[in-house]
Amino acid sequence: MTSQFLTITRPDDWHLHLRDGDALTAVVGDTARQFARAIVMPNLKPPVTTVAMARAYQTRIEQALAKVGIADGQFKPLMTLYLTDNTDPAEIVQAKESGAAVAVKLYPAGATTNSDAGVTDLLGRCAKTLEEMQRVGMPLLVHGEVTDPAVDVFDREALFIERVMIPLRQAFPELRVVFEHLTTKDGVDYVREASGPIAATITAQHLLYNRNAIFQGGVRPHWYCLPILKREVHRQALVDAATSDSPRFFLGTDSAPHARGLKEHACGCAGCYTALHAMELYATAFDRVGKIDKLEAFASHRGPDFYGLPRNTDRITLERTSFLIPNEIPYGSETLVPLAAGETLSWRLV
Ligand code: OTD
Ligand code: ZN
Ligand code: ZN
Repeated sequence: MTSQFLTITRPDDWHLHLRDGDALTAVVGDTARQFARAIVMPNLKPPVTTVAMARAYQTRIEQALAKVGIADGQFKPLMTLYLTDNTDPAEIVQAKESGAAVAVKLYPAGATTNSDAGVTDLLGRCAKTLEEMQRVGMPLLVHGEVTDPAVDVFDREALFIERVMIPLRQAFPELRVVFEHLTTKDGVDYVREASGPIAATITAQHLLYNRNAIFQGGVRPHWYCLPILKREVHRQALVDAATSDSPRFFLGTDSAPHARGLKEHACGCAGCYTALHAMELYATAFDRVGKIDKLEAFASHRGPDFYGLPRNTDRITLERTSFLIPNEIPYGSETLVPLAAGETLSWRLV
C-alpha cells in the first residue's frame, strides 16, 4: 500500500504576486500557511522600482500578515525590484548591501499584467545595471516572452530564448538568471543544458494542464494566465524537468489573484489563483507520475540552494485524501475563484 502521509521540509514559493491593500490582506495568509518565504513580484501600480518602495511594500505585507494572525517571523517576504530602462545601478548596490531586495525582475514592456513600465531594450538600455547585478551577485528574474505582436502567442517563449536570453547570457555570463514560469519544452531544454548560473521556476498549472483546459466546453477564463498554457508535449517536458534530479528547476507558483468579475469578463485578466492550494496542486502533479518522492527537492531544497539562502528547518505534512477546492473565497469586497474550483484533489495539507 502506498503511504498516506508525506512530511517534507517546509517549502518556499520563488514566484508570487501578493498585490496590495485589501487584496494583499485577503491572500497573504494562504501563502504563509504553507510556505516559509516567497519571492514577491514587484508589478504593482506603480511598480516597485526602488529600494525605498520595496521597503515600504515589505512593511505593508508585514502589517497584512499581522492582521490575519500570522505570527511575527513565521513568513518572510523576499522583495524584488522592477527593472526599467532607467534603473540606477546604485539602486542595485543599495538593495544588495541592505538586503531590502533579493532580486530584480525583468518584464519586457507589455508582456503581462502591469508591465507597461517594463524594459524596451534590455542590452541597449540596461547594460550598466546588468553589469552591476552580475558584479554583486543580484539575480535577474526573467519573464521570458517576446512582446512583438507579430509573434504567435504560443511561440513567444521559444523566440525569447533566441532573441533575448542567449544574447543576454553571452554578454553577462556570470549573471545569475531565473527563467520564470517556464512553459515549453524549448525552455526546459535550454535551461537544462545551458552553462553558467541559470535556473527556472515552474507553476502548478503548467504541470497539471495543457492548453485544452482553456477551451474545454467553452472559454474557461480561470485557466488563462501568461505565459499561456501550451501543448501536451510541453506539459510533459515540464513534468519531466520538475521531477528530475536537475538542481535547476524549482517551485514558483506565479499565483496571481484577480477578482472574479475581472476574470469572467469580455477582456479577462491573466493569472491563476493557486496560493490557496499550491502544495496540494503540486503534490497531485508529482503523484500522477509516481514521483511524489521528488517533491521535497523541487519545493524545499533547490530554490534556497540557488539563491544562496539556508533551507528551512521545520516541516509540513501532506495527507493523501480528497480535498474539494472551494468555488470561491472572499477577496476584499469581491470574490476570488481558485484554480480548478469545485474539483477534487488527492492531497491535502495537514
Ligand atoms: N502572469 N498574471 C500576472 C502575472 C503573471 O507573468 C506573470 O508573472 C499578474 O496578474 O500579475 C499572469 O498571468
Ligand atoms: Zn511573468
Ligand atoms: Zn508572475
